[in-house]
Amino acid sequence: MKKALSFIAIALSLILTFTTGAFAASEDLATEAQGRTLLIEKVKVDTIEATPGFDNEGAENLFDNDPATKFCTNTFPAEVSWQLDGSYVVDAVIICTANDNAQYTGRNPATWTLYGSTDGENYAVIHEGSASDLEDVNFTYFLITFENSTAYSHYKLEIPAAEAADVLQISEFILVEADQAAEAPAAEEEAPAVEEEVVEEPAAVAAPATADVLTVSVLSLALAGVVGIVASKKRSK
Ligand SMILES: [Ca+2]
Repeated sequence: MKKALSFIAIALSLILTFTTGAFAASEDLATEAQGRTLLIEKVKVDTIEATPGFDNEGAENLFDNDPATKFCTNTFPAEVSWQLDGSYVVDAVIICTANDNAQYTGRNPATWTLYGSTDGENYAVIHEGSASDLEDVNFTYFLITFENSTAYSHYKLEIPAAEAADVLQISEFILVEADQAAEAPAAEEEAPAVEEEVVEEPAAVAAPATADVLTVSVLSLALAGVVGIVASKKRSK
């Protein structure tokens, strides 16, 4: 039973390792979030600065938790910076496509870079995304995961160009907080699997010990035989 559980734990961790990147998309945010902590409410709306968008299609629409509103622009590179109400470790984002990506294909980012900063001046690259992160579909959320363990309070999104159009559009850009508490038990579960293998090996080593006991027993019997013969000879004298 323990072996079965260990095997399942290892299989799951392998699956998680190899699926780092975009998960299957969903039109439902909760489904795509898979229980993760979303930082939508943490965005300080008055700190948003961005490349201008078309009428009523500014970058503030990325943070309003409404897929029906979008950031739409033909000015490149498109840049958006914003601040959260504190420092958070982010190891994923959820990007949502807009109302007519299926009709006007190629409007997703060709590439995109997420930066983090603790002071709003010095930014470090957190993740570089590509066109393959999204598809030409409407109102669809895409979860993109990556490695990061540094907490930042300021964030910046940079998009050099649209994938295959003169216009770029995204309806939501949601930062996802790293769930470090969930990662710790997974590492602990793997340990017993290694211990079990070690326990099995001494069984093979036990054979020589048995042989030694047999050798000692045979020698003891032989010795007893010799003593018996000597004793009987003495008696016969
Ligand atoms: Ca929106």
